[in-house]
Amino acid sequence: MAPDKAPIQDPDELDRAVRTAVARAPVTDMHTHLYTPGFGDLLLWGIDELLTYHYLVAEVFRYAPMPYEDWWALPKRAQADHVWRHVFLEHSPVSEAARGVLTTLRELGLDPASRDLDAYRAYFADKSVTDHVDDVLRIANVTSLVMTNDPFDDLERPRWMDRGPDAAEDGRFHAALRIDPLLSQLPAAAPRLREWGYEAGDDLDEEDRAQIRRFLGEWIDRMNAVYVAASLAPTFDPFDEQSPGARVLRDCVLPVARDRNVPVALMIGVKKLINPGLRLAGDGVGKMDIRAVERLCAQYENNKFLVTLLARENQHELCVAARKYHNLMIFGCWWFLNIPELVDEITSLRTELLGLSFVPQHSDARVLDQVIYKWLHSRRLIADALARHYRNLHETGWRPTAAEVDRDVRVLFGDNFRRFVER
Ligand code: RAT
Ligand code: ZN
Repeated sequence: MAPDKAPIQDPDELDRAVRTAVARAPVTDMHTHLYTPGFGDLLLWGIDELLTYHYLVAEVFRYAPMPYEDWWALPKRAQADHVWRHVFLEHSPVSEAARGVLTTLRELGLDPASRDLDAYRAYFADKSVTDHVDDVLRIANVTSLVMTNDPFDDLERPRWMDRGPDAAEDGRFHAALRIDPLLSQLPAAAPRLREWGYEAGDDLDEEDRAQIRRFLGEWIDRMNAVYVAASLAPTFDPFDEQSPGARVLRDCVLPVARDRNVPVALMIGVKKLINPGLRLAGDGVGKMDIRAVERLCAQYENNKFLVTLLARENQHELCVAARKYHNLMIFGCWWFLNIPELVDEITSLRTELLGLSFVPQHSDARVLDQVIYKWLHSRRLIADALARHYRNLHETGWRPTAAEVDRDVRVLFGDNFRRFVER
């Protein structure tokens, strides 16, 4: 019998098999904010971008606040210096976002113990961006990733208009059509649609809705989008007749997504800009009402929903909802949940309630290099959680093979998502 087909008798060997499988699994990273180099400045990379990640901006303001206008007026390099000084040198960098920078440097072959910011800068200054994309994806073993593509972004839109699906230019990078303005700020979005030739008014009569559907269909095609996505407030009620965003979701987004067999990703629980001075770092978290997800899945059973919720308090009921609706795929430990304590808890909850039928993590990387630490840290935590579950399984007398463990891990790190989006 091939060794990987032999039942594993020894629990310690099973533990090792799980950890090896997780360490080796190729990853499909289903939600990032990365781009290919062809998108120019939209692709962020390098040490100054790592240090000014908005997760760290929020943290530096706790140690060394300054007037927000002064902060935003600083050049990026000076912002990075400020973070380096206060978050890394004047306090030990123990937070997840700070530790992540150090893991990334180490994996790139730099020495975190040197604390030599100039040397780190010199390393990145010498690299070509295309080589760096290859190096980072190889180190992280990310074989495929999904970008976040916003047709309302003036830097991004022209590239898609010129090149259509070829704009992505690298088979590892896939597009996701991001439509927040249509669901959260329709009065501001509608004039833009009209500017682009879609005669959509914001009173949402029959013709307006047809125009929004045309916009969505054309953009799904133009990007060859693997899903349509939006982040939403915890209070978003898809069935509120007074909410224009709710009507756009039900009457435009869901029918177009269903006709094209494209899932809709709903990322719910963001309280936008509770501190506007912090800009991207200024969002908060709130609990949502799980009935919104339950009703959507039940009433739109021919739609597919990818859902992640931001509040820790919603995680258990989201797992229960996924047990009821097979058109619901839950994913990731999003944003403030992507810390070791909660990744461990949430992965266990999901495994115990859903077996292997979920997507345990996405990176949400905004800076290319971050995929290294986000996946290294997540792999370790997911391996710990899975190892416990396989040990419990072993106690029953069941004896998995190494090939089965490998299969299960690949399901979690890629197949579940790919099968759901049918790509
Ligand atoms: O995690 C983040 O970087 C957040 O700012 C958001 O981008 C969030 O992930 C989103 O996609 O809205
Ligand atoms: Zn994101």
